Amino acid sequence: MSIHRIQTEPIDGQKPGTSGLRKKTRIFMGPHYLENFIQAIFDGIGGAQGKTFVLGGDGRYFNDRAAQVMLRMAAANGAKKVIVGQNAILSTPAASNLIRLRQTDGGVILSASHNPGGPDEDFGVKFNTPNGGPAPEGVTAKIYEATKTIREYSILDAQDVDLSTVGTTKLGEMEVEVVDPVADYQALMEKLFDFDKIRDLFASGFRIRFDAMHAVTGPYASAILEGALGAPSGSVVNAVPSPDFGGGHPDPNPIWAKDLVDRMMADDAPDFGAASDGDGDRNMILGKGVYVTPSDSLAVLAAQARLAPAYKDGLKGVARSMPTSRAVDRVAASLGIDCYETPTGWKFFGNLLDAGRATICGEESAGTGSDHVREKDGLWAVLFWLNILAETRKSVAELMADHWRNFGRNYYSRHDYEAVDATAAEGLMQALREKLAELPGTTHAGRTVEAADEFAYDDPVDGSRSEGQGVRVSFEGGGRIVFRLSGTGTEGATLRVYLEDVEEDPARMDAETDTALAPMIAAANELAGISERTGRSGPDVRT
Ligand code: VG1
Ligand code: CO
Repeated sequence: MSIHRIQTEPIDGQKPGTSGLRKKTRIFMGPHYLENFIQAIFDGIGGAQGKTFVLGGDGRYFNDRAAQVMLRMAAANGAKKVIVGQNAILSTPAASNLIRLRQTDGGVILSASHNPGGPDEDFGVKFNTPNGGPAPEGVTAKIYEATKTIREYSILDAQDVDLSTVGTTKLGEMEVEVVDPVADYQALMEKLFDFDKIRDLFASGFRIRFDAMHAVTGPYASAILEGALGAPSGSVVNAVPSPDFGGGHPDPNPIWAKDLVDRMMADDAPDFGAASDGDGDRNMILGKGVYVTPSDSLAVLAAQARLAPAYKDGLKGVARSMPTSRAVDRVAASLGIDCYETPTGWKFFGNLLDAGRATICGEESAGTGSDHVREKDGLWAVLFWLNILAETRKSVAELMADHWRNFGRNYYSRHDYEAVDATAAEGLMQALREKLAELPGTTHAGRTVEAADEFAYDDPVDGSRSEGQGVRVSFEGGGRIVFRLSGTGTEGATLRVYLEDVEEDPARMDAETDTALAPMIAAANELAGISERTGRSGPDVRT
């Protein structure tokens, strides 16, 4: 086996976004594209010589080929060892756990998460640092710099490694250890939650429907929910990962997981419903007849955390991404703990978790997690909810009603305008920026602006500053609108408009979300001229 040093040229646009580098699969499959980026990761972190990495992916189209390329390049770059999930499969939280458990030098996760998969859809690569978390901006900037100066990459001339069998082999001088993707993750979950109590819950006839959306969580959910916890067989559906996720978007929201939502709203609905995304780091939570917004889920988990063994001594603090509703802020205030507001993307939670300032974190996009790993974790959220339900023996609807009565209700919705012309989207954001200073005191759809700014984040742990993280406009009485452009799309621009309003009167906590948010929706259009600038009469997706 010999090492080839292949001459190459920098390829434009290899800048990691909110979560790694995401492009059309065909772009990744093009000459040198994947190889350049993998070499840039190694170069950006000071080389791979003598290092140990974790490798896995969400099983999408090209996952298997890309894994073999990564292995050959790691071997050629002098890596000591790569720990790979069987068949190159690892959910993102399971990869984060392995990186930490084995004290490795980081890991490569092959995933475009909630983006659809297939030869004409999306692929992605992300690098996680030794703490198990997504590379922070300082590291992704170095990787991006390396993509701009690359002249050659190293790759071993070798046959594919057999990744179908658990065990250790060699690729050149490098060790390759193939591991069961579920075992270590399941062991961690058993430490965090009261499996006996949850088993009793299922034994009492409690019914769950978990939709794995043909993505990576299937094997995890089957082993844990049906295997270890005794949920009736058939509780986990769409459980076999498929390269194109059964032709759907593995995005757990009321649009892409409509089948689950419909079943949970039916008369014979199970007691609890949940879904996860492509790489297993997101979750959607439903009860019989009720959808729990991710922002509310975060607030409930924070409020009830002591019911789970892992958090019985209370939380050090909580953190949410800026566009996430401020429901959790109310819980933090009542618990007397800190609440941090970070930019979108899990990489911003890493320092707070490492420094012990926050225990639980969450995003409005259906990501919740804690200091047990350094990624958001879909199945963790589901088990956390089950633990709470097992302790309280209340229904999801009862828990939500109690929660709103105690803390007030933050009505919340996100409107996405997808594949919008990039120049038009930039123009909309720029026009908003230019009028921020004059907004306070003005009235829109009957509501008065209290404050308006463009969010910038000063990391309290390492002092780094991240600017341009979205425009936020808050109104008297607790309403708020946030505008930002997505950093995970692969076509044009996606404008995200985040709408929130607070209701403290218990008599008005049962409204339809769109009705409760009507003034905010109207104000958003007025402020940003969404229809005129994008040419769209309404959002493509409302979650
Ligand atoms: C989206 C979500 C963000 C999430 C990111 C990665 O980013 O809004 O909250 O962290 O996806 O999630 P953006 O830039 O498109 O808004 V995952 O599960 O797709 O890796
Ligand atoms: Co994901």
